[in-house]
Amino acid sequence: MWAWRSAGEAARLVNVGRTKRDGAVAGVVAAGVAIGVAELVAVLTGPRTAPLVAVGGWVVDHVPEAGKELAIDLFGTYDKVALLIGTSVLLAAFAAGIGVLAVRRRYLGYAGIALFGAIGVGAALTRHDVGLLAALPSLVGALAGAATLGWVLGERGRVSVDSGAAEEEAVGRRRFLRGVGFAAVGALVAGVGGRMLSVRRSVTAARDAVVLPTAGDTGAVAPPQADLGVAHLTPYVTGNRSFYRIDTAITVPQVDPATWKLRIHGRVDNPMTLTWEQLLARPMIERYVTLACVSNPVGGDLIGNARWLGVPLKELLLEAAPQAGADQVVSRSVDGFTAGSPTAALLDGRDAMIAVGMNGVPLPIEHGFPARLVVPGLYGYVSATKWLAELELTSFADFDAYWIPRGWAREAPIKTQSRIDTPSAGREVAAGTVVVAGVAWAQRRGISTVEVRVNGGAWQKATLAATVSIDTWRQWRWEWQATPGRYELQVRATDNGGTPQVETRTPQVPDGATGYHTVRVTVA
Ligand SMILES: Nc1nc2c(c(=O)[nH]1)N[C@H]1C(S)=C(S)[C@@H](COP(=O)(O)O)O[C@H]1N2
Ligand SMILES: [Mo]
Repeated sequence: MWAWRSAGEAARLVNVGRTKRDGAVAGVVAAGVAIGVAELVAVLTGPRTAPLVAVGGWVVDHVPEAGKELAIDLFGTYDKVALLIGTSVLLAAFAAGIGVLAVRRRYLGYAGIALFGAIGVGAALTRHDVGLLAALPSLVGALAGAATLGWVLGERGRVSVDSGAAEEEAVGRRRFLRGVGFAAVGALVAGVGGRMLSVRRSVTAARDAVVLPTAGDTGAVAPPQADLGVAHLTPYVTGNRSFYRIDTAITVPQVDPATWKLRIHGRVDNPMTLTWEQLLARPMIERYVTLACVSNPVGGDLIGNARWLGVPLKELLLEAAPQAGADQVVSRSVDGFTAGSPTAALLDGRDAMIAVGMNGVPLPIEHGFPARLVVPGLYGYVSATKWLAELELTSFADFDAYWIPRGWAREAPIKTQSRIDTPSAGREVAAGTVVVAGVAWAQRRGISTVEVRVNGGAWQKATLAATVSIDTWRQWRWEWQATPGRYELQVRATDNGGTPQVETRTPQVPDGATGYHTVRVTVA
């Protein structure tokens, strides 16, 4: 604790010494103010430029595959929430350290904040399609954080000459706590306010206002027999809310149809640009297509079946007139994600489309509103670009899309697979008739047979549900006369070409997992 007298003054200026704990607290509230103010500024510059989101986005783009898989294994679809929380906890820890340093040497505190500001600025500037203004949230946030640190730590109190040391201490402490309280409330108001304003700028209202055209060609409607009605069996059509979601976006891109444009360019004779109105004015098709993620482990649930409404891609591409050698169509989203599909696959007559509707409603924002690609038979990372902004004709030799340098295959047709949904692994079931059921898929080829075996015994044919096309999964069921004991159930599917699914277990990288889904159950 230190203090000084100034001659001729009736009161003396007292600065109560700050402990390390005070420093840590000051550091954390300063960081809070920095982040909160940055959120507020990001309302103007876009949510992807807010420091936590920008740094998180940079991490997503740069962590090695193993780290990402671990995150998905640990947190599933909440991997990005976990990333944001992890980043915040780390930031708080560093901020506390900076605050402790700042007690003795204020300049170290400022230097630490400047360093974090620079990291935020750097990360924001690497985001796709952002201008120099992307630096603003971190810059203004860092200034606010530095001011807060100086103000909270540097509180000086004027107390009367007569007051004793204990009283000085108490006055100083009250001022410090008041400063911390003010700063914390300010951080909260700025942060929450910023977030709320950002949400108000979402495109929910624009989506609600969309009136989807009806398809001229609706294709077959799923008959009731597509669902076997077995308890715990995945429904034939996946609801939009339960549809899996995979993307690299930390904040869901908000794309207003009023300003949306699709550019078709690159190696084409007729480059073109379509507005939302022009897209909706084109003839539409409606099709059930089962989308699958290459990261889906055997038995996993990164797969879903929806009825998509959209504009056939083939005619659009033919109008643009791809040049010879343009063997890859790169689809690019507003946030810079890219997928590369073989041009031949998009022109071979399958129902590749620019989808605008999902199960009868406009695309949900997190599934790509206002427009995305859906290509039957190709894993999502090489075809299903959400928040679609451009299609660029190029060659596989000239361009690698997002996941390719990260170790995934250039071409990735969906592999034949099957899954046991019930009984679920580890379950105990009663002896007698046990219904074993699940789904099987081989998009573009279709499923001809599904078989089940118990403890490695003979394969037994399952009953298949009806389906509308070769591009969706099929439900199957098999009745098992089970006697008490412990069992291993396995399933395998065969496509319409007579090729059974691959038995050898391989991991998801580089082009999709193979192996039989195996479930252990106890019959009691
Ligand atoms: N813009 C964008 N589109 C994307 C992705 C992405 O990261 N960003 N991920 C792809 C992957 S890997 C898959 S499996 C599908 C998943 O689509 P869904 O989230 O609608 O299920 O979207 C694809 N489209
Ligand atoms: Mo994926």
